[in-house]
Amino acid sequence: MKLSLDLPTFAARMEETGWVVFEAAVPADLVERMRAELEEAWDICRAIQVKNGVASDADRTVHHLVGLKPSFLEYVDASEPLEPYLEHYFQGRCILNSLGGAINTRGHTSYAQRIHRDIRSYSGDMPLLLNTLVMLDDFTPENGATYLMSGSHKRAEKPDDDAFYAVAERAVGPAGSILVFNSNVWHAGGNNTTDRVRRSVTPMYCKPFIKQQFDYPRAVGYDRGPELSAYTRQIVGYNARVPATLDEWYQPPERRMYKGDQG
Ligand SMILES: O=C(O)CCC(=O)C(=O)O
Repeated sequence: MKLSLDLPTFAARMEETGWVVFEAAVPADLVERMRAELEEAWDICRAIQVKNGVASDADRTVHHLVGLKPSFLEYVDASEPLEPYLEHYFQGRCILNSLGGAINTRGHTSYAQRIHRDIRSYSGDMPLLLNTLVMLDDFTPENGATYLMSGSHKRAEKPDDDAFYAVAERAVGPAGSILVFNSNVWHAGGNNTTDRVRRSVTPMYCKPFIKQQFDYPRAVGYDRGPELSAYTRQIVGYNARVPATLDEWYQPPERRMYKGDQG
């Protein structure tokens, strides 16, 4: 993975506008595998949504892809060059908070197309959560490139629709680009007015003391931790687990489930 912005540029833009796009960062063959597995994941998620009575006719949104299909863990692994950028943002370590995705099509809308932010409590200068979005297709104004209100990470209140759309900018880029934004930034997915799908996955990162939306280490398998790179082990959350027995709790520092360096 090759990142198109250096750390000082990233830091300045994240401070000023709250978002950046790393253009064409993800290798094309990995993007291709993620596209194919996103469709497979949709079939799996949909079957469970229907079984449990929570299926809606929204655009095809999928959830918790790490542990479900291999390319998404491969993405986490390949994204190690993001580490200094993540550490800069969080002023320390972080873990995966969630990794879902969407297949946006013409004529359908999903919850992500409302003006929103993904952190329910405005966190101001405290970096609790970071959004990223990997473009699996080219993102254009026509197929619904994400709208972002630059600088809105500095205000707690939600803008009304007119104020938002009057100034919102679009995150466009070729497939394989990664949009990164402060989770306090107000944003909205756009409408896809083309005949082709617009696919994305959305890895979100948080401080290690925040609860993950899904137990990713358990989904991948506790026994697989040692075979992962140190970076992937950290991001998946192996260093920030919750003990469930006293035997897991009473351990020397190197074997603890929540390690001492997680903040
Ligand atoms: O699909 C998009 O363009 C926006 C995604 C989004 O709003 C989100 O991940 O919170």
